[in-house]
Amino acid sequence: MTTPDLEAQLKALETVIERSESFFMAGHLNPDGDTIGSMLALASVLKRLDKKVYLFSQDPVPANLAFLPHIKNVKIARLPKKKFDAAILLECSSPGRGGDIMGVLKRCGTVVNIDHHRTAEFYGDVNIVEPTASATAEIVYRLFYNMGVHITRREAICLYTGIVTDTGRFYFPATSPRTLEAASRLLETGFNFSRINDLLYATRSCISLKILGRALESMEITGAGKLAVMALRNSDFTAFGASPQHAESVINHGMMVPGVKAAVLFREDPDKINATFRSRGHIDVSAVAKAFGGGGHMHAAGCRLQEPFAAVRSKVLRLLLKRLKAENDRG
Ligand SMILES: [Mn+2]
Repeated sequence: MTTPDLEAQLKALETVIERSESFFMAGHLNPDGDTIGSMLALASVLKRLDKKVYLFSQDPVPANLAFLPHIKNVKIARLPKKKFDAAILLECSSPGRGGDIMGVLKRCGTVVNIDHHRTAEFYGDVNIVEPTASATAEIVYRLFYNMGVHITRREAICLYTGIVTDTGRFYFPATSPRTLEAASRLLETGFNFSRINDLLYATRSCISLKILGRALESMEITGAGKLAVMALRNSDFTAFGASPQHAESVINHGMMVPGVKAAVLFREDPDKINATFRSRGHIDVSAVAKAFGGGGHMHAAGCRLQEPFAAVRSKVLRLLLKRLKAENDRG
């Protein structure tokens, strides 16, 4: 769903910002560059407006985002006990995507939902949902633009990180003229974007490379060559002392095999199985994720199931293969 009156909702958020003193902000589970970058940029502007901001993430921030300005302000899995005038959730298609925050939300006056996922629910008092935006950071940029906010170099780094990571370095189809315009304005603040790109893309820990190796070894091609399947078991993580963050972006390697239209990575946590999907063309993996209680975009989605590994693998693959076959029959 898309917010029908986006400008009005952006205006409503401006009013919330004007009228509120204290803010609770949360991003989604397994946070990425967009959710964290958007949160830090917005928090920085709110602080410059003399507001109090509590930044929350249920899961740890990936190591490759440690360079982001004020990243240490994000409280990991530490829920506040206070009341807040407003809550701003970034990229949480439902409140549960933000973690165990329901109790806090009940103590927040107004709830604002900012997202660019098609599967976003309209649970907020203000809902800014724009699936044509390449990144939530692009929406936050638009908010700042509307507000006439001068964006600092550090804020630009945060928003640029959100945009560059969510567009796969301006590569995914959601990259639009508006995306490039926002990036261009951000670059004008004069930060060293080449250094940021190095930190994001040319830096990878030995552990995460080893995890990538395990995932690549596990790769199977099925569905008449159209589906790449990878798996990472608990034992793979314990072997290297790795955490789920070390498996980030592993899934993209499945899409590199010629002829592959969709890829899935099954990642075992101690108590859950995570399935991450990528696709291209007409294959909508968000529908598959949604069928198992997850969400995401047409070409990038995910879900978590609390069932044995083999059971999750077989039922998710059954549905994925069905969709790929339906696509085949369509021509
Ligand atoms: Mn995003």
